[in-house]
Amino acid sequence: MPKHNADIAAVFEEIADLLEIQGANPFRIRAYRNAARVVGEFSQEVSRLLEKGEDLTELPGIGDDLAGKIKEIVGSGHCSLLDRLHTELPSAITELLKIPGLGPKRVKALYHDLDVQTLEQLYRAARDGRIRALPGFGEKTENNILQAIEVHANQTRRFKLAIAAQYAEALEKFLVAIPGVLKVTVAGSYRRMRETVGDLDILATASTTATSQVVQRFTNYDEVAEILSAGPTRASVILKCGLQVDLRVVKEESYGAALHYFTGSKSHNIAIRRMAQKSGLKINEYGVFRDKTRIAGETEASVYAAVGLSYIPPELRENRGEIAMARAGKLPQLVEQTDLRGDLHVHTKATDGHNSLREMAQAALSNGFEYIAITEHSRRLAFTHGLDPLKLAQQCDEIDQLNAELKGITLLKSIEVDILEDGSLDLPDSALARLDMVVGAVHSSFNLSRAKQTERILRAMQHPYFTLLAHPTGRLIQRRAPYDVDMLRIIREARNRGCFLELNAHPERLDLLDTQCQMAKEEGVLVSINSDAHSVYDFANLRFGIGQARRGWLEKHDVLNTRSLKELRLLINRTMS
Ligand code: DGT
Ligand code: CA
Ligand code: CA
Repeated sequence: MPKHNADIAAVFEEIADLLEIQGANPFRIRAYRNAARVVGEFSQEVSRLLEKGEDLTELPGIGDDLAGKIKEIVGSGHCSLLDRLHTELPSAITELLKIPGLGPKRVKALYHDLDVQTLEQLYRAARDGRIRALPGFGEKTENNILQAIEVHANQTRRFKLAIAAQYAEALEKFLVAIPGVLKVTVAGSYRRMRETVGDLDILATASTTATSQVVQRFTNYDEVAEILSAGPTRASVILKCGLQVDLRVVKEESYGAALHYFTGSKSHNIAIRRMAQKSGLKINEYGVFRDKTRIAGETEASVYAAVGLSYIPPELRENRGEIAMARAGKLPQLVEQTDLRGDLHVHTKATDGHNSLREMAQAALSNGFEYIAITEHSRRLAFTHGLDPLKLAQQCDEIDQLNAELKGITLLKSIEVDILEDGSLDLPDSALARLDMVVGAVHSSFNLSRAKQTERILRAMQHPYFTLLAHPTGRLIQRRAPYDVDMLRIIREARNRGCFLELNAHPERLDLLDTQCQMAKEEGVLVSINSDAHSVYDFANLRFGIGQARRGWLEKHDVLNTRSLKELRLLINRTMS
């Protein structure tokens, strides 16, 4: 069984973890960690060296014992020490090490003091507040653990909206093309534009004769890996990528009711059903009924009208006050993608983007934009080739030239300047003075305390040139939790200072969160929905930002980049003159 260096390294890493959880001799533990590193980073396959009969003890830190273990792993695919450790410690315990912030020491304490052996037990212990009492943990660590478990759980079960969209759109096309199919809609959390979706819920209508055909064609779809169930009008499958898809073919007269039911959210549905009951109506996925008589159901609007409500857009259906607003006729007029007049966060190949200034400008123009802000990284972000003052000045010259030449689009001179740990900006005022606006962002020191992180950002916003806070929470969906900040204070400071917050539409970010958009709106702070484009294709991601903004109740006038260039200049021009 050929074993790669990485496999061998993983065995040693796991041994070191388990030994550490057991409280073994630190030198022994270090020997295995060292071996994992040496083997993992070695430039040739160690198994090849063995084949050639070479002596592994020539490798740094590899003695007879470890050389023997490598031989054993390569020869048998097993390591008897690891097998033995697995009998001494519960096997699920190394799962705990996958939770960021939990190293072997903490896992050991959790196991010894609280008998926590599995992720479920860890979750319960954190939720019940038992972890904070352990020495070296505390309430903050407990909260971090709780959050990390949630992120971890999501990671294994849910799909990012943009990924789900690729499968959803392909399936929609496939289904619509089946003869006899009349309508197809992907409902569920996907239609509500949630940032991640658990599964896809597809509704279709078809002529009576075609219905069973539709289900059959669906289960034969190329991407299907497994059929969970299939009947005459419905089926559930799992695609090769692991995403579950439920299809239901319904009667036309019920389409609106079914669409409403399967769009959810569950909590919205329950609230609507209760309302209906109070006025003596019954509502389910087949329609709205008074006694046995159907009074609505063909369209969603008819369902809402039957219970005395105006139509509620899917993004609002989370039972967060939308029903009362619909009853009062005061639903927001949600922002739409066509409302955007520009994009205030765009990179080029001057740093880590792929296209030139001119190419980005042309792409923006064909996207119907009037302006874009060029916001390269600053020097601190060295791996992106972040700009220093000289390079920034050169880019400003190029932008001036291009603006003089191009018609219909204006490039704004800007920068995505790093907010350093103390809240100062990564470039001197002399470099920022020439810019039309300054976008600030946190790219480091994510683990500061809430107080420090908040102060850091407030201080950056107090800088006279600061215009817009990019990706305000720093989270990466399913990868990095938001850093801990007092967002309400940040939003209020933005209002006091005349600054703005970004809703970054990158599918991994979607940052501000929806509820924070609502908060910004309530506090009167405009949000800029930006692509963070690194190539000409990335403007297409704006639709996910729009979805998130709509979930955050934002209207056209709540969004900074729905303004014309002229209006925008007045808003961002607070101290630049
Ligand atoms: P997901 O898939 O976890 O991202 O979230 P959803 O919202 O798509 O949930 P899913 O797929 O379990 O169900 C789709 C919709 O069906 C859900 O949004 C509302 C509706 N639904 C599901 N179960 C119930 C229920 O027990 N009662 C009511 N009223 N509606 C339900
Ligand atoms: Ca779903
Ligand atoms: Ca479902």
